[in-house]
Amino acid sequence: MKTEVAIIGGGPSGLLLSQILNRAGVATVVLERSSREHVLSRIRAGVLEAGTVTMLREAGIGDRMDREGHPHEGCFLTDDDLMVRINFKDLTGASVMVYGQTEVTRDLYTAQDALGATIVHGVEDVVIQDAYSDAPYVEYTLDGTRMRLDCMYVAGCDGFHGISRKTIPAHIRREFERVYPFGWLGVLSRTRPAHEELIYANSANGFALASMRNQTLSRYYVQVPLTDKVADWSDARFWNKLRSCLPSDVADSMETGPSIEKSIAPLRSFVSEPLRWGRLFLVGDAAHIVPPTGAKGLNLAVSDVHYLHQALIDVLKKGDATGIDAYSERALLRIWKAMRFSWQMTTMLHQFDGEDSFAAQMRKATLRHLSQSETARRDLAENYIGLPF
Ligand code: FAS
Ligand code: PHB
Repeated sequence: MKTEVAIIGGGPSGLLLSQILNRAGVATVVLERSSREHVLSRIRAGVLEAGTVTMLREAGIGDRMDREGHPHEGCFLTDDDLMVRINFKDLTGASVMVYGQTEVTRDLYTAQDALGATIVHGVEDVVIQDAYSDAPYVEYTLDGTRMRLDCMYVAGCDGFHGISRKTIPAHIRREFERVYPFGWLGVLSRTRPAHEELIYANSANGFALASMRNQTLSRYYVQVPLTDKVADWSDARFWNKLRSCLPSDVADSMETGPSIEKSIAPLRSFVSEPLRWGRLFLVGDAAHIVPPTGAKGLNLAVSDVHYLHQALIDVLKKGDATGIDAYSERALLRIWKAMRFSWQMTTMLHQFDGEDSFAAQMRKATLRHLSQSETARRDLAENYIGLPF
C-alpha cells in the first residue's frame, strides 16, 4: 500500500491531522492498534481551548460541538471556602468549550468515514522503517499478515506508550520529566454538576476538580496517593472525599449518585525533543504529557496538528519545506508554555507528600493573591483559554 502521510495512532491528534490533510487533498492512512469501540470508550479531556474550537470548526467537525457543547466564560479556584472566579470573558474576551474528548473523537471518526478515509484498526507490531531517508515506510501486522505501507512522511500520533518517539535514536532525544507523587481518581456520574462552572479546589484535604460533560453528567476528580487502586474507593468513600475538598456550600448542595466510570490516572510532565527525525514527526502525547490540572493535554495535541498540517500541505503540494523544517522548534515554543502553566496549576493546588506548613501557606497566599489581583487572574485566564498558536 502507498500513501502520502502515514499516521500512527487513531486518537484525537491522528484523526484530526488526517481529517485536515484529506480535506486539503493529501492522502493519508491511519494505523490504530485498538478497536474503534475501545478508542471511543476512553474518558479523557473535557475542556477545549478557544483555538481548538476554531480548528475543529475549520476541519468541518464543529456542528455537534456547537449544538451539544457548553461555552464556559469562567471557572473557580478555591481554597477551602474562599472561591475565586476567573472570568475568562472579561479578562481575555474569550471562553472555553466544555465538550468531552470522547465526543470530539467520535465526531472525527464520523467525518473521516464520510470522506472515505483509510483507518486500519487492530494493527500490531508497528515499525517505522527508514524514517531518516527520502523513502520511509511502515511495517505492521494485520490479522496475522505482515504488511508494508510506503509513504512520503510519517506522523507519530500514537501517544505516550506508542512506538514513534522511540523510533528517534536515544542519543538524539532530549527528555524532560517530572513525575508527581499522586494521581487523580476520576468518576463519571449521571448527576447534576455541583456548580455551573468548573471548580479547581485546594483544601486541607487535598485537591479536587468538579467538572461536567453536560447538565446531567458530572465528571469529578480527587487527588489520591499513587499506591491507591480503584478497588480501594467505594462510591461512598469517593463522595465523602470530594465533599471534604469542595467549599462547604457547594458540598452541602451537590447531588451524588452511582459512578458509571471510575479510574486513576497518574500525573506527569514530560517533553521529548526534537519532534522531528527525518521524515517522522511526533504529535500530541507521543511527544509530551501534561498533568490534567491545566486542561492542556488534548489542546496541545491540537496545537501540534495546527503547526504540522500546513507544513505537510506546503511540502507535498508546493515543494516548500520551510514548515516541516520549522515544525519542531515552533511547536515546542508553545508546548513549553503549556508545560509551565500545567506544572504551575498542579503545584499551586495539590498537597505534596512530606511538605511542610510553609508550602501550604504558599498555596493559600497564591490563591488569596489571585482573589485580590486582576493582573494575576488575567495571566491565569490567558493561559487557561489557550495562548495564541
Ligand atoms: P492518544 O493517547 O489519545 O491516542 C494515541 C492513539 O494511538 C491511541 O488510540 C492508541 O491506541 C494508539 N496507539 C498507541 N500505540 C500504537 C501503536 N504502536 N500502533 C498503532 N496505534 C497505537 N487531557 C486533558 O486535557 N484533560 C484530561 O482530563 C485528561 N485526562 C486524561 C486521562 C488519562 C487516563 C490519559 C491517559 C490522558 C488524559 N488526558 C487529559 C490527556 C489526553 O486527553 C491526551 O492529551 C490526548 O488523548 C492526546 O491525544 P493523542 O496525542 O491523539 O494521544
Ligand atoms: C474533565 O472534565 O475531564 C477535565 C476538565 C478540566 C481539567 C481536567 C479534566 O483540567
